[in-house]
Amino acid sequence: MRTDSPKTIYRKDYTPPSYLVETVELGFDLDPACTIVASRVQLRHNPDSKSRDLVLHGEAIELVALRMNGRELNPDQYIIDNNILTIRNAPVNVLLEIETTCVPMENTTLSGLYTSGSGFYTQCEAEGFRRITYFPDRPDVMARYTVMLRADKQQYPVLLSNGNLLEEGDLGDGRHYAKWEDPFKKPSYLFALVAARLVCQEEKYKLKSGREVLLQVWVEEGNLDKTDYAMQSLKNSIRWDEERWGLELDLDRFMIVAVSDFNMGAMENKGLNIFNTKFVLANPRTATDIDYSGIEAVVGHEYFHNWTGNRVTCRDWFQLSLKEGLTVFRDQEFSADMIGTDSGRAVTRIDQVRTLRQAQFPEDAGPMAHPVRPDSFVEINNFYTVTVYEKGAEVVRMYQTLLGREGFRKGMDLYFERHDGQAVQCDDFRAAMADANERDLKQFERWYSQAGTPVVSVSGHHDGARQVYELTLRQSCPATPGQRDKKPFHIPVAVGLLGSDGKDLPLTLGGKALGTTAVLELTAAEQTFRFEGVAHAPVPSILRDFSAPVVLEYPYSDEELLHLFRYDSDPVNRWEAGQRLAMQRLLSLAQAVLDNKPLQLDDTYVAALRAVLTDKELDAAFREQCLILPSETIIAEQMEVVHPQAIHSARQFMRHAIGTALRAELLQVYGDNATPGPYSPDAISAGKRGLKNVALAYLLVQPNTEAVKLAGEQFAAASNMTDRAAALSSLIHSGADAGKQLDAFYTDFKGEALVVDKWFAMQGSAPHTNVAKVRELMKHPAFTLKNPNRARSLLFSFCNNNPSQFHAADGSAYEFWAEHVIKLDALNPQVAARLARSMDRWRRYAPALQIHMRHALEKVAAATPLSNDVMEVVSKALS
Ligand code: 0A1
Ligand code: ZN
Repeated sequence: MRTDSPKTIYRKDYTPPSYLVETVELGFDLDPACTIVASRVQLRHNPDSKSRDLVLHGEAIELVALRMNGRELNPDQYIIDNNILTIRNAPVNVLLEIETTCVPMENTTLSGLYTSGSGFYTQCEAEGFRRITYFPDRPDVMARYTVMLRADKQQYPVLLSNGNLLEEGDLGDGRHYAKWEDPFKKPSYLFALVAARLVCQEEKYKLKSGREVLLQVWVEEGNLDKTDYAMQSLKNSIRWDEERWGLELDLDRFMIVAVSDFNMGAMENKGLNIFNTKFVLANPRTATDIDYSGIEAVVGHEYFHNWTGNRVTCRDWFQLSLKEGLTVFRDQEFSADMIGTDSGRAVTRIDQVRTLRQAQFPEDAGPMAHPVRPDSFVEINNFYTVTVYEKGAEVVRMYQTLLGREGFRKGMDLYFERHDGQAVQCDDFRAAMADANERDLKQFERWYSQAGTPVVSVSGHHDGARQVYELTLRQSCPATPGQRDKKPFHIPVAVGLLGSDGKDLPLTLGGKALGTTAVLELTAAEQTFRFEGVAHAPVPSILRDFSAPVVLEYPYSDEELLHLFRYDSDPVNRWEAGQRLAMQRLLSLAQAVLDNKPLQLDDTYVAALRAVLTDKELDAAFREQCLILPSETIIAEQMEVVHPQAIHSARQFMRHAIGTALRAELLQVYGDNATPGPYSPDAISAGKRGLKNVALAYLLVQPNTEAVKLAGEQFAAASNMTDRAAALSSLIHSGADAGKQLDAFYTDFKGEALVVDKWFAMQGSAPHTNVAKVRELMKHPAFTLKNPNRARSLLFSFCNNNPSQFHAADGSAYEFWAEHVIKLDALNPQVAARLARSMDRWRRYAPALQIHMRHALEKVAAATPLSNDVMEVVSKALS
């Protein structure tokens, strides 16, 4: 909670730590009501620092004793102010012995040491270690850790920490101990411990080098039937990191632990990854295809951090994207490689583009906009954002696009060669890429320093007489908070040209043959590229594979888009053409709703969709992507003034019109894409289920006897959660009476927390669920605000995924939002601050809504006490 007024921290103010830590010995006497932490820290003055003040962080802990070099320090020999303990003028070599206590069972923030169920868990990134003991809790202080855990043996039979188990045994009094040592030096944010009643699936795994390692997935009793996929994903990750990057697991033991109370997805603690159960537990009965692919991605992500994050870490938290952008890029590539086909890879790319448009572009255009490498923050936990993660991954991807796969690999190799064991900056990564390839990547730095989504406007000109086709590219970038004028970015724009037969033309630029896709490097505000030997006016396919995180403007005609939607050899741009066709229609329909005009959908568009839907040459997963219309949030971003109900009506009308016009084809596709036999989460089967279920949703935009029956049958007969949840969701979203199925679903799965989350989430996002219904659902015995997954399942679904109800004209849902941001804040500021972000784009809404929104924001801002986390979000929104 806030003690002083929130302080902004600036990147430019970085100074090196005054003391470095050599070794840390930690002793824990674990007790939920009072845990005693004894720490012995060997420090040495850092020659790079002029200061001799030894600075330690500490938060929400009691200091019991402090000794320096064997002598007890009296309170007048140190200062504790605002969670910082300073020993002025300390000697060069310091041995600190510190005893503190904390109360894990009262720690609802889930940062530091806390209890979940009947166990102890830690979360130290970004600044949680200081909630365990006094320490220089900053990522550029790396040290070797030895950890002794003591706890009641009956209640906490499993005692885990980072690295290798040195010894374990009984203490006589019903307690037992385990001693762990991590052979690698690490920053404090990678420390972890677990003490709980758990069981594990384990396996010995042989690395390519022949070395054997022990892999373990730890879960609560009763969940061992849900660990196979996480274990398989871990093995695949290890193999992939060896094969694609030459990176080997450096430990003899690698553990994953699942915990049901967790703020984020998972955490890459050295050798002891702690995961939200959502990204570990899966079997066909309880998990959907999306859950399976989430598990693969997150297991990969945390494992890949071992090199990109742990071996090479961040100098300071402004550099967060150094590890996160790079590791997201790596997990994206991993997931794509696991599918293995070009079209499968394209489907993963389409998903990434969707996420950018759904969440990152709005962030980049809103009050919380920040560069990939921020210049300032109040609360670092607010900067685990889609910009740092997903846009950061796009920035890494652009290196690969510019340098080629081989050049990028050379850059990675040099990065590890130079920086293994160090805490470094984004600039060091860029330098490695540039030096390994002898390229000047100076201008590329702007991707790290400038916020906002660049706009690239393109115009084409064909000169038949000279057989030349010219593309002129102009770039600009909107102002963002604190950054009015932007300088041009270095943007890779992948381009192809389609002939009238739909085939790619061979490309020649300046006499050089470039194949059928050329990567144009846009570095100036305006540049013209002249393709030679182009006899007839082509249709340009621009930004292939979404080669840069920008908004592309090109005055495409319907005919040109239909041509691309039919023929583009680049699947991402083929999909994109379909999205553009849909968006144009959605925007006119929304306008027609506002103008009270009749709504109509043209046959041309429907015919184009029919062609894709029924094209059996295309993967089911790709056809599914093409059928999904831009979301209400993405449509809203295209409107000058946002009218959520008009958008909802327009999109529902269009879905209904498509469902009606293509009824026969949808039924056919539904029947053709059954996946009989035992469930498998592989991409082909998942794609079929995806297509089948999107077809069902189109048939059931509104309740009708035939489709309700179909969904009811699917629900009753489903042999896996993907089909069962899709059927139920279609029913609820259509507004059909699904009371019976909802009850049955709850009864069948009430013992499965992750499935109960789905039950709440489906209802929270259904367009018929208003705020009164949400309040009623919150009274359900299974609802609690204390568990982040549960809170997210209902509140976040409603506030973020149910725009037509969240933006109810009377402002009642905004009031509900304010009330719950405040309530959550008292428990868990990180989760509260995420919910607070739902109001980011309030200034874009119709004036009548804005009045209510401002009122709700002001209500939150005026609440006391209020965390820095929430304060930062709402004050930026209001400023
Ligand atoms: N480094 C983790 C994300 C993470 C960040 C903060 C957390 O607690 C406040 C937990 C996890 C990752 O990228 O997976
Ligand atoms: Zn990460």
